[in-house]
Amino acid sequence: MATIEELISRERERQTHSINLIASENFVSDYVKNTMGTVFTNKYAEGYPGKRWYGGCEFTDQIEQHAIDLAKNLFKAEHANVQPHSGTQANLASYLALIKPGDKVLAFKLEHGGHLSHGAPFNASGKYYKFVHYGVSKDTGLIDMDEYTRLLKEHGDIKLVVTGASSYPRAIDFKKMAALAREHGAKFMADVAHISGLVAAGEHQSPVPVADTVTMSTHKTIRGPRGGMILSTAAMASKVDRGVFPGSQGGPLVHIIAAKAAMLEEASRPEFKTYIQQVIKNAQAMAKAFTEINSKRYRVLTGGTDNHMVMVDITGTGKNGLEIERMLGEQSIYVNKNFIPYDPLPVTETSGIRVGSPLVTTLGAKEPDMARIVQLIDKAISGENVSNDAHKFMIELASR
Ligand code: DSN
Repeated sequence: MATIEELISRERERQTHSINLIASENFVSDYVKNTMGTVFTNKYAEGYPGKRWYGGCEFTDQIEQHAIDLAKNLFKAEHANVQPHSGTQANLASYLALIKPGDKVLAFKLEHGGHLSHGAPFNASGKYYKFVHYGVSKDTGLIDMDEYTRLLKEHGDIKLVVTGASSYPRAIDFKKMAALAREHGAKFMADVAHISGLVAAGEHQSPVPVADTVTMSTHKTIRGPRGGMILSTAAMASKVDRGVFPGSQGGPLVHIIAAKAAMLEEASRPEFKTYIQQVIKNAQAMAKAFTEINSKRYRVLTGGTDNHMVMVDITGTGKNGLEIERMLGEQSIYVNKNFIPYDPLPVTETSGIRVGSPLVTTLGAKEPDMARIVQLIDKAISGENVSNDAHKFMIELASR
């Protein structure tokens, strides 16, 4: 059995030498990473700044308040809670704040790109609330606004609408969706886990002005520690706080809150906007490269992307998503198999892959690099061995 140190070292090696296109992963800065590994991990701090159940919280209060202020300022939100341990925890706390068990909720279908915490039957959300789901149109691959409106009307008793997605490559019109939800007497929640960095940088419409709550994870495009966060209106503030603690969590992870503050400082700088703009350009370059290489082998869903990910139907390769994920993984290129809307294959196989640009963009990749990566993917899928080229590419990227 390898020692912990050896495993860390092997994982570091794996991360350094592989081309990682998993759309929900990123590399944090040393500032964020080092802030996680600090003495704040030793502190218990149930409660909130100024209202704790333990003594010795004077510095904890300051760090948490700093994170709250930065989050409010960056997202122009009236309230922020930085304690959720993850995006799913943030969603659970948000449900506790907004609705009662048994209430009806309208959310985006998991099989069309939604998230398990948006009412999947095997998740707590699906067990405690009655979810109905909207999806995408078969023709366009875009959110089916007719179905969305019809469900709101037909049910008449939807208490909450949940928007946001894990595998949807296009912009979401939160303003329009919120207006329709309000018209039908429903509250409005946006889960921006994937696009939080884009929203923070002003490169995607922000749901903050129109939503009761906005939830997110903090480790994807916004490049922070693994964790979650909730923004809300002032009116929802105390309900949100109670939904997190004591509603669904005990003591906060103060070292992670400190790292969220570090992340928020970084995301407030002009360089972060430049980074996110490049993330989008790089995802668009990948979409173009897949189409140009062979649009029959790689059918880019919706014809492109507005954000950091490209969804590709790989049926034309004669392989399923699982086979492609494995083939590429063996050659140090990481993608994930992904359900595509109306997928005929089971979730364990899938007809699609999801590829994202956030991590390689953090490492300095630009549009021509993305085209090169797509060529490597195509060669690997055609049976060529490209692991040396993938390693070489990563070494070259690191040395720029
Ligand atoms: N949000 C998921 C992903 O996109 O990878 C994980 O829950």
